[in-house]
Amino acid sequence: MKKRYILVAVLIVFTSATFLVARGFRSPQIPNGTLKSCANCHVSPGGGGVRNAFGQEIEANHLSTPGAAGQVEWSEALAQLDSDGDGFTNGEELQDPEGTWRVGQPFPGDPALVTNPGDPTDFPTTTSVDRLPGTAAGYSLDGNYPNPFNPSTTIRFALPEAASVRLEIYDAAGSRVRTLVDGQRDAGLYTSTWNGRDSEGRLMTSGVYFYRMSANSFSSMRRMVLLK
Ligand SMILES: [Ca+2]
Ligand SMILES: [Ca+2]
Repeated sequence: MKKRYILVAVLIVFTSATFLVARGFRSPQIPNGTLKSCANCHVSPGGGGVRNAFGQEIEANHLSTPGAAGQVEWSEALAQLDSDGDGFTNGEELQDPEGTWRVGQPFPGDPALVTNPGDPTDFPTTTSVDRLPGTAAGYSLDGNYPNPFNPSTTIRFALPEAASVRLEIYDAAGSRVRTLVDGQRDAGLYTSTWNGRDSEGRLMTSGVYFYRMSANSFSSMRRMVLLK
């Protein structure tokens, strides 16, 4: 009798281990997938058990073959969905908004900005700010491009010296809807992209918006139009 129990116990351990190993190969099949690992697709961070909304979407529609052996097929279509309903697409959360990354390529974007596409409480709160080559002759806040825009637009600014910078978006009523930059930056030329969403991830409606930058004693505000 005892032997039989031991055999059953061994079998259970073996099959659970196989289960975890079988799914473990999937996290590198989505962009930056190894950062959140099993938690991208499972409610339990350790993996296994119940799948979250992103995991369910993959299991239903984005496997090379149904079942445990299926490989995840990351695609433009999967990148454009917002599986967990937090206002950011799977691609935006995984730093590949267009869904063009493929297995074997280096992970795209900035790993520090990756959020979980299956967890609605985890979404981007910071915006990427890119440093451009070249030096700044003076402070400036340039016209955004494109303008009018839908859904996103890029704002360029210049700092002739290191400064504490704030770049904020306001609606036509003067309410702040989003902070794009808030912190110390070195001298240089920068761009920051606004995705047309407020700090809660909600898409803004068509209309006039303002972006205001302050850096040390410099301050400037410009107008832009979101047109859907
Ligand atoms: Ca999302
Ligand atoms: Ca999320």
